[in-house]
Amino acid sequence: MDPVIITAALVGAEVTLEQLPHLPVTPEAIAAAAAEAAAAGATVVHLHVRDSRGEPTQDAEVFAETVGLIRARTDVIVQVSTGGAVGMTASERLQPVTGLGGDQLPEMASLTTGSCNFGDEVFANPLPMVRAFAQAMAERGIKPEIEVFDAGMIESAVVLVGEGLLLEPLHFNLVMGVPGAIPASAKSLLHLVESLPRGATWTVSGIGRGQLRMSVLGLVLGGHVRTGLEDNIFYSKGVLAESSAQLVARVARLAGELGRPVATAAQARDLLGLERR
Ligand code: KMH
Ligand code: ZN
Repeated sequence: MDPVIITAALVGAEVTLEQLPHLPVTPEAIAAAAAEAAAAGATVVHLHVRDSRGEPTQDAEVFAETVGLIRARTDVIVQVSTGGAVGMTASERLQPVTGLGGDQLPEMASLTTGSCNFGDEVFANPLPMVRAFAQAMAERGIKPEIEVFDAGMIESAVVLVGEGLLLEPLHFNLVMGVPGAIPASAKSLLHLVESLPRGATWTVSGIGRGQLRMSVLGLVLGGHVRTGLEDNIFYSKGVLAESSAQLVARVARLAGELGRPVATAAQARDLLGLERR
């Protein structure tokens, strides 16, 4: 089986400092968390940033500073979030794509191809907005990671391929267990994997308590795995995770037990069709 790419989702937009006082929120702390996660086996970091109060922001300057600090420490693949936080405007969300260049240009960006409930809220991604995001990524040579919170989002990605806005092979992240979206179950994962277009690569993010079993299923099925504090703040029932690196290290250990070598950064870039750096 192919080596496994482990993605570390370091911060997110929903976890609060009240829930997790050691959540990294400054550019320096996020870069340190990225380096620690890379040392534990992560080859991609899914990146959100926070403002000086610790609140989610899509501000390009904060992203640029954070990407610069990450790249000074590690050659991990940087994937900026265009999901941001629920309720942000489209132009606000797109800033880490439109506002970064030169040494800070990200290699990847997340792209959610449909809308879904998100707890009591709605994560709104109307197709015209998704097209504009895909176009902005294509113009800059940024590879999208298609975030799938529900099955129909795969079909919408295929529509965008037909329109020439997404280039195959596609790379998907199957996000499972957000309240109101697809549950973190084996049956749902098999359905999603069987629905992917031929040649696609995929990773799975189990959200909250479903994370560990979804990670193991992803490893067994030949997929890749995302973990980190954005997706799950607990190491085990009632025990807070110390860091994203701690969660990454567990996935790396499980991968070894299951016969999946952990991808190097060069292997991850090859598997994702990115240029070697
Ligand atoms: N924070 C969620 C509303 C992404 O980064 O692209 C969306 C999210 C997905 O985290
Ligand atoms: Zn995210």
